Amino acid sequence: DRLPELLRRMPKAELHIHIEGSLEPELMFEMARRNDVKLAYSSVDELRRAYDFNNLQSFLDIYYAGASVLQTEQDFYDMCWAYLERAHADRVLRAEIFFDPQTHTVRGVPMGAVIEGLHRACQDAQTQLGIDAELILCFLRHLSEQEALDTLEEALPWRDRFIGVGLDSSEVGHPPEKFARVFARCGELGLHRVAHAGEEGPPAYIWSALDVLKAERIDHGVQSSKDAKLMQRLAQQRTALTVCPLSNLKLCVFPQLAQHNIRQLLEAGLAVTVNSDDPAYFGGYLNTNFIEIFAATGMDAGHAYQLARNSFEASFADAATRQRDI
Ligand code: ES4
Ligand code: ZN
Repeated sequence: DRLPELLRRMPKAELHIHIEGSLEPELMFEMARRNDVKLAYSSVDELRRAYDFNNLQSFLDIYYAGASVLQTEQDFYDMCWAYLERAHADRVLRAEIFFDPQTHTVRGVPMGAVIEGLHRACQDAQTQLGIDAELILCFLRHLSEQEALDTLEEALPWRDRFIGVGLDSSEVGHPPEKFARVFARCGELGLHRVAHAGEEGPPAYIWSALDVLKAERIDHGVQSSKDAKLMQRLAQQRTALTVCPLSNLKLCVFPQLAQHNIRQLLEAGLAVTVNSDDPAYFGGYLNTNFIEIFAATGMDAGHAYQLARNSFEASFADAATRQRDI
């Protein structure tokens, strides 16, 4: 069977990757040592054994604890560079990378250290790997809208270092409309807008991400299959869903990969893409996500071509770059 080889070698864009979720335990321990930060686990193996989640919140608790080792601009550079080298090996030509500034600024890390470290890695990826990498600033939805507005203000000196904004963290109980004003402001600033919706939350959150936040893509969006009207709209508008199969498996959104609805969504005409979300925590980078979801759902080379094409069409790269990559 040559399908895994096709999946590995086909060019692709990654549109849903949290850079803090790419921090591998080995690098986390190295940063803890050099920054003199205490971790709750005494070894890489013990930490990896704690990566056993039942839902989104059980993951987020460990993910935010892990991010506490990130302190200096060099730490952000090293983490992002490690991801970009790994993405290059998976034939990623374009990466739109989420980062969570509030996770760091609350600990006293300067906004400039976060953004300049990540940005420098993206620049080096362009010159040394030929990857086109851009940043998307995410607001934490378990915090207030005022805190999101303050974070946006604090990031504006680096406005040209990120292409858009997103919304992530604990979904249920924090609907998109909580962030209506900050997303409107981002629209005025010419920033692209995306939002996590319908990962664990209801289809209503996808409707409000589209109608209130004006989200151009929906991150996850797998709960849209519960709402036929919403499916029709997503298909008709070709609003991309950035689906993350191994994430959904590890966070128990689906009990098994064979039960994942990605194939149904794709065959219903939705602009589905495959992504890795938090690859250091969920057991695989982009190609592993492709290979495992194809094996579990019986998708074929035709599906592969469509998913790769969708990833470039849904990206925020300029039209010429998208055309070249397709
Ligand atoms: C996340 Cl899987 C997921 N969902 C929501 N927010 C997140 N932040 C990092 N990973
Ligand atoms: Zn995510």
